[in-house]
Amino acid sequence: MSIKSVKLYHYPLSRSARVKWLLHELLGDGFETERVALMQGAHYSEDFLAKNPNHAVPVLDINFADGTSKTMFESGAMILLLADAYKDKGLAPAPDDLLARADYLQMIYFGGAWMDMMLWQIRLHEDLLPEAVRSERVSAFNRDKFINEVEPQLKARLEKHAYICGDDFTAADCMIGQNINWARAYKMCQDPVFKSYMSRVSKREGFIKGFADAKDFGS
Ligand SMILES: N[C@@H](CCC(=O)N[C@@H](CS)C(=O)NCC(=O)O)C(=O)O
Repeated sequence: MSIKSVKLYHYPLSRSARVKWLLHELLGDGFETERVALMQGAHYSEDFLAKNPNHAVPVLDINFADGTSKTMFESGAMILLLADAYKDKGLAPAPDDLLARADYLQMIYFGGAWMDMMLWQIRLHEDLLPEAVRSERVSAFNRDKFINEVEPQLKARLEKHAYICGDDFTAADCMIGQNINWARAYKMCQDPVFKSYMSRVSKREGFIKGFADAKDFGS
């Protein structure tokens, strides 16, 4: 079954930028984007909650060539599906290349679950929660864990290879690259290896288009 068209519900510089970046890598400008006004609470509208009861971006509406459709939430699942759906673009190892696939799946889940968990706790406890509920200890715990456990693993990979899963750019770079960008906004991932990785991926047209609206974050 092939995909006929997709529409991404997105907010600048958020987790939906992972998917927007990948979509630009795969389709250029051949997809629709709708900005969800998170700061104005648009993600709590009845229409949006019907698409994602977790009131979060990204959401992806997919129309398949056979006339069926699906609305998805969860950025990691979208990344996996899209890279497989457009396999001619070569951004995912083939399903029967189990060795490469194991590493690729591991890194997408590592980015979407483990790294994301720490970054989210830092964001909650440094920025989002009401002051009275924030905990400096929770934030510090997650910063330490990220710096001392996550960063050395990524650094070791990027010292050996240009990209997260080897010498070729894959969809795993959209997940982990967005997370590294997020971590750098919190003054983590400061080692030069991360700076040069970000400088490498940020020259890609997909990245430039995916993050072109970053200045609108907060509005
Ligand atoms: N695990 C989800 C998390 C999505 C998520 O938390 N998105 C944030 C933006 S980065 C959001 O829309 N938050 C609004 C809310 O939770 O009310 C994913 O990766 O898609």
